[in-house]
Amino acid sequence: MRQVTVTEHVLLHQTKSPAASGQFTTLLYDLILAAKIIARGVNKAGLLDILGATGEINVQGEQVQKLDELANRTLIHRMERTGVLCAMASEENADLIRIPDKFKRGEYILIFDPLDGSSNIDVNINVGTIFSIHKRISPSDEDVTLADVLQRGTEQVAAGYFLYGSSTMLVYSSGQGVHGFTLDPSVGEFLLSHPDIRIPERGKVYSVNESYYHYWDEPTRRIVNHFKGTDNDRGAPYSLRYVGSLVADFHRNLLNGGIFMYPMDYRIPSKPQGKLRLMCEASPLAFVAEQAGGAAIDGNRRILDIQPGELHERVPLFIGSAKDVAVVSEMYAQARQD
Ligand code: P6P
Repeated sequence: MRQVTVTEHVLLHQTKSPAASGQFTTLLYDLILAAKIIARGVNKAGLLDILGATGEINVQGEQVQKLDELANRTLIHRMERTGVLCAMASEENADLIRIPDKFKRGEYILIFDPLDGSSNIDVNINVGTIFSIHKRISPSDEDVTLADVLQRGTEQVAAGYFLYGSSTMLVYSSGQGVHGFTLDPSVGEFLLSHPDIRIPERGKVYSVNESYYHYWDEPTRRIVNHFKGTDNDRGAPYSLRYVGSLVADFHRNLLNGGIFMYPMDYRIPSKPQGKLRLMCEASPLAFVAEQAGGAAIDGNRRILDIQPGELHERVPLFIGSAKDVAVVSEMYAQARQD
C-alpha cells in the first residue's frame, strides 16, 4: 500500500469537513506527537520504573497509575502549546483545563481520557488514549466556559483513539468515514493501514463483565443471556471476549464486528449508574462507531444525542455492530412496555 501519512490523508481526503482547515491538521499533528511520547512510555514501562500506581486517587475515585500521570501530563503539556485550542478536559482532571495566557489560543476544544485501561499496563495488556474534538460555541473574544465543552456528541468535529499494543495505532474520524493508521517506528510516522473502516452489521462477539450479573436489572440479564444463548439471529451463542480495556475491546469489535456492553448496575443500590464517562469515552467512540456504520446507545438513547449535564457524567454503554445494538434497544423498549 502506498505510504499515506495522516497529514496527507486529512488534506487529500477530507476537503469538505472543518478538518480540512490548517488548524485541525496542526491539532492532529501535536496530538500524534503526544501519543508517540506516551507509546514510548507504555512500551518501556517495565524498564523505566514507571509501572504501578502513584498512590494517589483521581477525580473518578480510581488509583492513578504512574503511566496515567505521564500520559495526562504529556497531553496537557503538548496540547496547551499547539495554538489552536481554547480549552481542554481530561478524565484525570476535575475541572476544565484552560490554556495559559502565554500561549496562543484557537477555536478547538480537546476532551480526552489520557490512558484508558491503565490498570492493565502492569500485565502488558493493550491500553489507549481516547479523544474528542469540539469547536467552541461562544464568541472568540469571550472566556471559554463549561457550556463550550458540554456539547452533544453530534457536534464533535472529530474523535478517535490511539491504541498502544502489538503496534501503535491511530483510529479517527472527522465525519468522513473512519480511518486507521499504524505507527512505523523506523520513520516515526503513522501510515494509513486501515482505510474506510466499516463495522460488520452483525458480530459474533459480545463483551461484558459478567461478574456484575447479580447487580443488573432483569431486562439487562435477558439481553446478555440473548447473546450467550441460541435464541438469537445467529442461532448460536456469541463468543465472550472481554479484555477489561475499553479501547482494546472496542477496536476488536470495530474491525471484526460485535457488541461491547457496560450496563447500568446496582452495586450501589442508591446510585445505579454506568461506569464509563460520556464526554471522554462513550461519545468519541460512539462517533467512530456510527461513522463506521455501527451504533451506540445508553440502552434507551443514542449516545450522540445526549446533552451532557456535567464534565464527568457517567453513562451505560452498548456499542458496536448496528444489528446487535438494535437488539439491545428493542429488548429494553419491550421491557419498558411490559
Ligand atoms: P470493569 C478501565 O478502567 C475501564 O475504564 C475501561 O477501559 C474498561 O472497559 C472498564 O473500565 C473495565 O471495567 O468494571 O469491568 O473492571
